[in-house]
Amino acid sequence: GATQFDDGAWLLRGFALEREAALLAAIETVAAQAPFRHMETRRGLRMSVAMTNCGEVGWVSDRRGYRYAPRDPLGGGPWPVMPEAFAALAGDAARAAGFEAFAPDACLVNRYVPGTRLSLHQDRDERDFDAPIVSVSLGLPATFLFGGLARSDRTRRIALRHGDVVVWGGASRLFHHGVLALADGVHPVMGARRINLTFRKAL
Ligand code: MD5
Ligand code: FE
Repeated sequence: GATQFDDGAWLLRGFALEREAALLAAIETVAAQAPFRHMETRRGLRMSVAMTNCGEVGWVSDRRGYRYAPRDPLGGGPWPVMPEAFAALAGDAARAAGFEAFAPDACLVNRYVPGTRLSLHQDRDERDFDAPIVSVSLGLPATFLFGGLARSDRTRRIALRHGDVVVWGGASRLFHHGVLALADGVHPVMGARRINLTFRKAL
């Protein structure tokens, strides 16, 4: 079932497990059209997470900053259409956490390999903070850092495993968060990587 661990934050352990095959196929389809790439920060640093997107807009970062863009800067075409298996999972997970009619228009796909980390940040490039963010963990386990509204707030650690889904709504929607460096390992289905699907209503 769904476990609430903060205001609006719900952990759905193993929620995506039974959809593993469909999700994997959909990830391959997206990545075939819009390959994973390491984006640059405004300061010119290469991000350690490799990313791609699907949906109406995709999250991009380059020397001009962060934004949602309707086109993939690699190739200049639109992002791949959000696979039905993605949209259905995001909607079902949000509903299980009490958020009706979540209709994401963007899915950022993050790929971690051992050593990859994501430093503490907030997700605030979206227009509507009332909509939750749904995140789906696949592959190697990760230690997720979950803080507060202020960057200096203490952080809690949450172990996220293959198939876990987290719904970040309410106050938690704007909490600081990050991912510790991924530990070495090989997942039986996903290999030596972690994939996180992050569904947002960006527009
Ligand atoms: C990840 N990705 O595991 C995470 C999952 C990102 C990102 O952080 O920005 O790509 S989304 C985690 C999240 C989203 C919104 C709020 C909170 C966490 N939170 O309040 O902790 O690759
Ligand atoms: Fe984030």
